Amino acid sequence: MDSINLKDSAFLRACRCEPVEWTPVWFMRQAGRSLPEYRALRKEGSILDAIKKPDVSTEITLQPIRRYGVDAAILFSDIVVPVHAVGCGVEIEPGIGPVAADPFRSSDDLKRLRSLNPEVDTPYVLETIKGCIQELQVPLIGFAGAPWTVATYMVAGRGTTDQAPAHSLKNENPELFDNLINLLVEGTIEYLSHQINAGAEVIKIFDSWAGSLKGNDFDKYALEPCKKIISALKSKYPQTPIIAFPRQAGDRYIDFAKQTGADCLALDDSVSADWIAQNVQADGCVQGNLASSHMVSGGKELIKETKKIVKALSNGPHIFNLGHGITPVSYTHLRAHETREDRGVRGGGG
Ligand code: 1CP
Repeated sequence: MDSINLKDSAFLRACRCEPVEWTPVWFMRQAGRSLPEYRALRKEGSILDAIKKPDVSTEITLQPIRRYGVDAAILFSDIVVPVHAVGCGVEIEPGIGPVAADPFRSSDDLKRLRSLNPEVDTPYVLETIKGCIQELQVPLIGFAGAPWTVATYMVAGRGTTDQAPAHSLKNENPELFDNLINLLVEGTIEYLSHQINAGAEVIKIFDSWAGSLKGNDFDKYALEPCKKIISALKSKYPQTPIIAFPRQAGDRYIDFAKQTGADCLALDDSVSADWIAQNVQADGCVQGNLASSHMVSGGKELIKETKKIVKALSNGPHIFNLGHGITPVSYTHLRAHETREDRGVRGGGG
């Protein structure tokens, strides 16, 4: 299919705070485990194998567009792909998520982290983007994990509920931790620049664990790194909208919207849509924020909550989405035998 001009799409117009004919919608984690066609294609094995095959990743990216008719596609990949690619030993284990046999703990580990060259280290990601934009008639969102969130997996060697290992390292060895964050900032700028060059029309930065940072730590490890990444990208690609998602930032969402230069702020469901309208929407587009649990329970409450959010945010730029990702099993195919963990009860992401 010929690539089409998407700059007047509802999604990109909303990102630019221009009037739209309808509220654009997409779902975090729309490509993945909740779709039977994804499970049929992926079967067993590590998600990284699928990510490294551009034909497979392209197909997975397109699946939710065909099924739901959403207003944007998100690249099928994962936030740990670049650090996996530069040899720091992070893998993604089926049923678990990111796992590092040899976590990042000392200055020796800094030496293992060579600078990311996306053309050499992650050519499959760039090829997937090129394949997707050939097919898509809606914008493609490229993405990366924010430095803090990626660091939490590298340091702990796995997903944690409280990110304690990363907090300990930053407190006990701030110099080493700062070096790690700075390396991740540089790598992320390089990685996202290549995604834009390959054709991604929008960029999203996932700081899924930003909410565990408080006070000055929030400024230093969530706000400042994102600001640096956004300002570097904006100097090269002023027209490419950037969505930032400092999940569970609470009041600090306000500073993120005002200070980072993001065009759009994605918010989780720990803040109400009314609060968002009052405190954040004046500073740009907002994205969110239906609780994912409604996708599991469905019914009248799902419709009621959706309408409530759309109404509360109808006086400014808004992209409808969930507060976090679709749980692995959405309400259409929830089965009684599936475990709490299968349903993503632990939270996290992916
Ligand atoms: O539609 C999409 O969004 C699919 C593409 C995608 C994205 C944007 C995947 C595929 N992962 C991500 C981002 C991601 N990965 C985040 C940020 C967003 C969020 O908070 O949800 C995070 C924190 C991860 C880390 C990760 N990868 C986890 C969470 C672990 C924990 O801490 O509990 C998991 C389980 C993964 C694996 C993964 N990534 C993606 C999928 C579909 C899966 C499941 C594994 C599989 O299908 O084999």
